[in-house]
Amino acid sequence: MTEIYLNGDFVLESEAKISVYDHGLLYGDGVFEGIRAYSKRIFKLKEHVDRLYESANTISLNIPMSKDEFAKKIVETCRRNNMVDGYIRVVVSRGVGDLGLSPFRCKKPTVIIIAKSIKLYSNENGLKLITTSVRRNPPQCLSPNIKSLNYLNNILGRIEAHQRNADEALFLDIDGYVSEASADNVFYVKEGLITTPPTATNLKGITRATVLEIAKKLGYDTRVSHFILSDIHNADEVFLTGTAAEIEPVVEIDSKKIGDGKPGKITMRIKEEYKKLVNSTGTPIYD
Ligand code: PXG
Repeated sequence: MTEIYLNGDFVLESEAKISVYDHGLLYGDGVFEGIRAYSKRIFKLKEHVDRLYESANTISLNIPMSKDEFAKKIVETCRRNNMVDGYIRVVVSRGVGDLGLSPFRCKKPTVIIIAKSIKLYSNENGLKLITTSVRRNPPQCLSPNIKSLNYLNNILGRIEAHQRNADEALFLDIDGYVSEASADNVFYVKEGLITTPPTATNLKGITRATVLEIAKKLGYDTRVSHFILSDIHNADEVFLTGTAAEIEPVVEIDSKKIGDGKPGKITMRIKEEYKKLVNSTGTPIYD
């Protein structure tokens, strides 16, 4: 039976309930992380905890534990659920308040850690993307670096992708530069050069940073630079990166074939190296 960490206690899944007055629910006022465990190890735990605290700090939400304690609670939640390969969802909301918007009525953040086993799967055929008409939230309105409980911007893009028979939505930023997908960062390859946009208008993806390191280690040229839709339409290869998706090849964007319409060679080489890394590094769940 799955045990959930909820506000200091471990409770059974069926008992893990929060108030209808929680501002995470009423206003999307809170932050989260999605983390993966592979082969009894939690991948990039420190990086995820650091980002959680950065997201929380950006919205002036004080998490009532040290980073170290939080990391230990995540490990304990995995251990209690006998995790080998799994998905960990961490949520910290503003907590229980009243029906008013004011976050100052919320006395204590709600802290949730869910650790679920997952079957590993991989899509070997590649994804079809459309450019969504919804622009990525600009940093002038809300920093896309906050992994917040309000994903409506991303969800609207995902709905449009579904309506247009695509797997994922590609977002442009407010200036028309390519930003990211609904839950993944984006990369393209042209004549051996691997490019991804800077992170002012998208999430500072942990997989993105890992892929930049892997690419350099493999000897590929990498570049962090703004680019526009025609660059990616004419790329040799395109791929998405994210904790859930890992490295996902893209074979079509806006009905245009990318390269030869098959997952790219460089993409697959990086994917292979990523697999090796996730299965050989990370914080051990068991002693
Ligand atoms: N952009 C956005 C908007 C994201 O939400 C990424 C990029 C990739 O970041 P990481 O650090 O994961 O490489 C994300 C990550 C889920 C889920 O359950 C979503 C994410 C991560 C894990 C699970 O949909 N988003």
